Amino acid sequence: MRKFKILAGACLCALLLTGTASAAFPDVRPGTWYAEAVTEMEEAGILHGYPDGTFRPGASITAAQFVAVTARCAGLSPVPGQTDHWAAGQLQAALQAGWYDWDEIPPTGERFDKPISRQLAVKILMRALLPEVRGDYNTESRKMQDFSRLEGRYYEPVLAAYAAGIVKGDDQGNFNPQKGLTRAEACILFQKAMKLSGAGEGGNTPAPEDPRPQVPQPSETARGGVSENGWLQVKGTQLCNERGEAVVLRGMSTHGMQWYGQYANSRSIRNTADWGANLFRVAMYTGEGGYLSSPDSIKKKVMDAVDAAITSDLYVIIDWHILSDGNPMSHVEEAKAFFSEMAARYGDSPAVLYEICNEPNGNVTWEGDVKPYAQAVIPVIRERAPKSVILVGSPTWSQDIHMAARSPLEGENLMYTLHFYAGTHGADLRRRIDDVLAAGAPVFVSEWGTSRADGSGGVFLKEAGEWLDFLDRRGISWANWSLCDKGETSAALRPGTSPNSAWSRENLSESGQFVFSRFAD
Ligand code: DCB
Repeated sequence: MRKFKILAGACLCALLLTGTASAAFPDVRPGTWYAEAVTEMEEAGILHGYPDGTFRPGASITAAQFVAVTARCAGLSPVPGQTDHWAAGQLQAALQAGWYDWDEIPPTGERFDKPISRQLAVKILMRALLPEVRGDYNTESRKMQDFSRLEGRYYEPVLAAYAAGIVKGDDQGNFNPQKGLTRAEACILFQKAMKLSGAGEGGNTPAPEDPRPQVPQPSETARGGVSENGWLQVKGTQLCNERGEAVVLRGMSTHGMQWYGQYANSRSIRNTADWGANLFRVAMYTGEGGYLSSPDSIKKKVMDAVDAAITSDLYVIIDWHILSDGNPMSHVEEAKAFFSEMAARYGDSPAVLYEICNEPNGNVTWEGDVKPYAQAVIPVIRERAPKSVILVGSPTWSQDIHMAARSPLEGENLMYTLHFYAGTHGADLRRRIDDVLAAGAPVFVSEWGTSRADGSGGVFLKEAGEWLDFLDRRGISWANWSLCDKGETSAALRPGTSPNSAWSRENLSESGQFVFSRFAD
């Protein structure tokens, strides 16, 4: 982010140095409210017109145009895209930088040339150029007559943009979150954000990373395996051992059992325990050729892995790993049958935790899909595993824990999973954890990676370190993605590592060395 700022600053200098040559576009009349901004941005090489020489100030700006211009403002270089659209590279880079989520502008391109909504445009702009700016909920939301029409995932950036004076409402005080914006309006936004980000050096004090007073944090946490800690229980927001002492679990998640099941054998699990882990997560993909395609063989692999983890004195998570099947409701009956069987088998084992939906994503909501799913599956588990810990995901790949906290589930020993990738997610998501803990909802990081959210890029060890320190201070447990030797940066093992012998440091990837060193830290 610091790099962006410097580049944005450099662009701003270029803007200021280029003076006041007349507007290059015949359809941008001097003296209009946007003429100066268009000229500045055009001369800085940030904004282009159409091949016919026009600028079309009154036309709606498309998603591709908006992201491409923002990328130029922020100095973000394109990476290979998935389509041959002119802006595919910038859009891919922006997606990977975490400026927006996959469902908002799918990389497959169907929305690239559609008008971008004002709420999404503001989110992208704020994340790209002014990521540290915040707006106070009460003060800023009052400025918007139509605040109730703003979708929850846009609260933070839109409130920040109001606070920074980047957006103002229309004559009626409406923000019109779902409406498009014209190219002229967009130009004003770019100009304002660039000025603030260039001049913002040292001006905006970043929000403190230390826990707020009301965020519960344990003074001491117990380590060790199942034999030392026994049955887990959730007290307040804290995971505790059988004696009621705060406990922290740390370990590895497998990759997909259908692809890298060999690293969920007893030797690999024992290796992981020998390096200091007290947790193992068995990621059973449901789609992607996983459980739903071959239930019997995959289930057997899962049970073998769970048994091996128990033998190694590890706590173990059975993860119903939904991913391409984004709505957990689409296979709720299969999930009930599966968990009923697992609970019957493991219900009297203190080692086993049940994670009922890895990462809901796409067009799903907490209230309409994930919560009802949890309300259907949890009782089935409870019949046979009355006191086991159950982990529940949330929309946006288990990032929307605030939605769950606002409308929590009834019942004991339930925790909400938060997933992060150090190259994509940062202070914003950490702040969300604090808000959720302060609201009294327990959080478990059942999956995180040192890479970007697509499993590769980086490795982002500095960012990962900030994350783990943050989790340590709050006594939050975690499992790292993933124990495999795939050629992606999140993989903990070097390619070709044998699942059947002990692992030295040389067998671990850059990510693996970092993660394994933090198990017993
Ligand atoms: C999660 C998934 C996990 C996925 C990792 C990394 O997805 F739970 O299954 O793992 O995070 O993306 C990746 C593997 C790849 C594999 C791919 C498809 O590392 O080797 O090819 O799954 O099976 C996330 C998490 C966050 C976000 C998006 C995804 N996000 N996602 O914030 O945008 O779309 O997979």
